[in-house]
Amino acid sequence: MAHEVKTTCPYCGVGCGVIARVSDDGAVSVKGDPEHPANFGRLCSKGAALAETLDLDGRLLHPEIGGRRAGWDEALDLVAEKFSQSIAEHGPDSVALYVSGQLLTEDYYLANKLMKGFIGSANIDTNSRLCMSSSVAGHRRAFGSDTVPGSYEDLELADLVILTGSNMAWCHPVLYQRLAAAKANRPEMQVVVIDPRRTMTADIADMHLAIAPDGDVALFNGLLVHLAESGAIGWDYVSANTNGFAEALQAASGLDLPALSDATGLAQKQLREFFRLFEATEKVVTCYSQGVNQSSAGTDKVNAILNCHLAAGRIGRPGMGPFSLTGQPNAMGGREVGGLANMLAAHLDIEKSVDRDLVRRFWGAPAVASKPGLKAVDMFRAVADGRIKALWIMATNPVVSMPDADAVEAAIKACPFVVVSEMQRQTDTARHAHVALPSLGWGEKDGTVTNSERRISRQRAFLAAPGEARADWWQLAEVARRMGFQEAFRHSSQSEIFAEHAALSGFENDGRRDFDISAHAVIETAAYDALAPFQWPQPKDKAPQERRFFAEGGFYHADGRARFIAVQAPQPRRVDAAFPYTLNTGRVRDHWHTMTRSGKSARLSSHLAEPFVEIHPRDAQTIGVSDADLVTIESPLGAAIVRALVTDRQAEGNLFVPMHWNDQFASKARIDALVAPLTDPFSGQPASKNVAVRAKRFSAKTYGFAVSATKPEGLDAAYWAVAKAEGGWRMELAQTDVDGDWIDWCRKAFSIPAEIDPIGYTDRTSGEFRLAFFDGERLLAALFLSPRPVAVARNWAVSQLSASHANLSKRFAVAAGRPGADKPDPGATVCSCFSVGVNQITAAIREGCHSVEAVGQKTSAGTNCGSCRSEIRGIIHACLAAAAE
Ligand SMILES: Nc1nc2c(c(=O)[nH]1)N[C@H]1C(S)=C(S)[C@@H](COP(=O)(O)OP(=O)(O)OC[C@H]3O[C@@H](n4cnc5c(=O)[nH]c(N)nc54)[C@H](O)[C@@H]3O)O[C@H]1N2
Ligand SMILES: Nc1nc2c(c(=O)[nH]1)N[C@H]1C(S)=C(S)[C@@H](COP(=O)(O)OP(=O)(O)OC[C@H]3O[C@@H](n4cnc5c(=O)[nH]c(N)nc54)[C@H](O)[C@@H]3O)O[C@H]1N2
Ligand code: SF4
Ligand SMILES: [Mo]
Repeated sequence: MAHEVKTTCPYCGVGCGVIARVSDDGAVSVKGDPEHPANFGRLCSKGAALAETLDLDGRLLHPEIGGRRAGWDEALDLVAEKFSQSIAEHGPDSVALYVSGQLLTEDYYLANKLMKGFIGSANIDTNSRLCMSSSVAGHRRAFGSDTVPGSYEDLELADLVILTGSNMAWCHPVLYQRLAAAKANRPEMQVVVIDPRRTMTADIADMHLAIAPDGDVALFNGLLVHLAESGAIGWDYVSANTNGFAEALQAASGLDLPALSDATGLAQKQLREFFRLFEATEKVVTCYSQGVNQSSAGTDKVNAILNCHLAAGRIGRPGMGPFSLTGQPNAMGGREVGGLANMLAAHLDIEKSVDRDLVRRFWGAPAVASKPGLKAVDMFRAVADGRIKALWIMATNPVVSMPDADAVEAAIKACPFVVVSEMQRQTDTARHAHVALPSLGWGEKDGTVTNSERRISRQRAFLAAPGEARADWWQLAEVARRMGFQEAFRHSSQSEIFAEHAALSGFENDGRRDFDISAHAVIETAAYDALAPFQWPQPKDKAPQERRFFAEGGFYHADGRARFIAVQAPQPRRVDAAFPYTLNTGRVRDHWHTMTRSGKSARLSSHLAEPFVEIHPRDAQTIGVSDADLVTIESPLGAAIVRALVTDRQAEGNLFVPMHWNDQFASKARIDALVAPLTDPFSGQPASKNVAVRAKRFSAKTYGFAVSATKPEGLDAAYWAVAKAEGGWRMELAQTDVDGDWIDWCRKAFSIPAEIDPIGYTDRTSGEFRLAFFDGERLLAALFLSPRPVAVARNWAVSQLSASHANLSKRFAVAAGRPGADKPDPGATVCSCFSVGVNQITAAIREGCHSVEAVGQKTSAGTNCGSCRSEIRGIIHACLAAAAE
């Protein structure tokens, strides 16, 4: 029967409420939940495309041992036996769990309980190490706890919003839309974007500060000094609630304005304007994300920001405060259960014996870990050198996402026993599993997640478990029981686990710890199922109340005061003449991490269908690269081949490559293979945004573009990148030689039956060559080759997979690569909701649509999720500027 279920989006930390509708025939559609306080009904392009990622294509549906299908009992027995054996022979630190901010709180809680309370080692770390750990370390240094003080509403109430190291328009799109709407209502509100690149986020900015890589500590130190000199210190707040101001100011005072300008790469005038704006605006929120966290000075960057807010006393009041934007849907939940190797459950401290003792008594645990475990980078080093002999990876894909990814892959391959709990059968990591355990995914799993503003929401199942897939928490409990911990892992439902987690948060708490949701400590299954989104804290016996932290002090250091942290700007990385460029890595609008889910959606894949490097025009000229050429990027650790995207949004000397592409989607684009495993000394977070590399033109002799109705297999090409497309697949290709039997090549790659002959087309003067294979009226595959980057209209070619080719001339048009006049090429997709291309948008602009709204009325672009509105505005500006020249 048709029904609707309220759940939460499984992508970013905004944590939008989603209503999933399952119709009579089982088809699923999604829309934003108008009542959810994170999004009030909005969804971004990824959220809106969720239904397209639910198919079972490529899913792992049964447990496997050594690649063969196995039963659950056999697989779980083996995992328990191998872990127990390793612990017995080599001690508890010889095993490890590597988990993820995409687990539900209930999964995460059990993983941490098993490792830290029962196995007796803290060798559990999470991909949050690569994501939020500098924020955690910075918060704990300053506040004595890992507390995000504010709420989303503060962004709307502020008069100045600073976004530093955050591409919010693409990475937290619904929050960005809330900010953009607030600014449209109150145009006097100021937005400052601090990012070496001029991203789409800068589109609504009054000021874009193109900071030098890792210039943030210098910038915020400069701000602190300016606040002191201009009389903007909130002395009442500072003296009543903090320690260490003088030392922090002293440490910050090293650089005068010219030196600051050098350290930040910003003009003195820009610095003065930014400082004055902050000084003069009481209601200021500073949001930060990976441009701050993913740095060898990440923790210091966080504290440099917190210092300024504490000094001005602008924290915890409406429209004021520092705001760490969490990446994953449950990054915050993971912090609450102590998923990091140096934390304990419920925001307790693994390094304090009273805290360890509290957890030991609460769990009735035999062997609470006595010291912090290995952080991700060190953990994989320990796997590499054989200290860790059994490893369980859950809901993360480290062969793609860890720095020095090739070394991580080699370590996993060499590890005597590797378990991977996954949704997908074939990922770059899962291919090396000894035991693969099929997990439930979004729509199938049930539990809770916490978003960036401390709001706990339910993810609810609306689909039956496919095949034999089971919840991650169930897998953990089953293995724990088989290892002899029956009593402590007797849970039979996620609500029991949630209740235990809530009870622990209130256990002997008395307001000593920020994280307290003990109001839910005895929650029944029915109430858990009906649980409405709520913000923590929610202690028992107190009326629910949404609150901010720290307006009146009340920090979690023993003396109740916050600490200013004396931080100094790091020395700039020494330029190595052999590796002269700075590689910056991050995200694109429509892909999620390693693409195991967003890569299933044709709409999402069409926005940017290929791995690319953003490069400044002058750098492109230096290395002899034009737009659409291929580029080889190398570091001392590895190499990647990607498409050149020449743009002055990128600063000179810097390159940007997305983190998403991997061996399933491209020949050589796992960018983390180039990233050195350098980490922040406090948080252990890798510096993924500042990597020394060199770049050169990849000299291809032949370029290709192809579409195929079937998924291409075993592509034999020097460069390839595939993407899901409407009706099949599309791919970019390049070869370093000219000759080859392309007909045979197509037959192999696209599984073309021998009896089907191609239609061919060769242009001797241009050297272009095309092939198309038809099965009756249906196009099976078409290949377009050229000595130069192929100029065929991509979306038009893709549309031919779904078109009928009844008459011969249409088939020849495909082989010729020419859209007919009746079917103009829409151009590269801008709006993925309505599949509107750049050519359609420029046509509308030529017809007089000079605002985003007018383009929307004409083409529908930007009128659904709104994620592309910044790009549309950019296209309008570019067209109007070109017309004015
Ligand atoms: N579309 C999409 N959205 C996502 C995700 C996704 O995969 N796709 N992933 C989610 C996750 S887990 C996370 S952690 C978040 C990340 O969200 P963001 O942190 O916003 O995303 P990134 O692209 O990693 O990096 C942000 C910006 O930091 C800039 N930057 C680089 N170096 C510096 C520097 O030294 N200083 C400053 N100030 N800026 C710098 C980069 O140029 C980049 O534009 O996104 C979440 N949302
Ligand atoms: N160079 C560079 N590297 C980076 C970053 C960067 O900006 N630059 N960003 C870093 C950051 S912030 C992050 S968060 C990481 C993300 O990196 P990863 O965590 O490696 O990326 P995902 O693709 O999200 O991996 C999640 C995996 O779990 C599977 N999965 C999904 N749902 C479930 C589930 O419910 N259960 C189980 N068992 N499996 C599931 C998915 O199929 C997928 O394979 O990458 C980090 N690496
Ligand atoms: S902003 Fe987009 S990706 Fe993030 S939670 Fe909302 S709908 Fe999902
Ligand atoms: Mo992240």
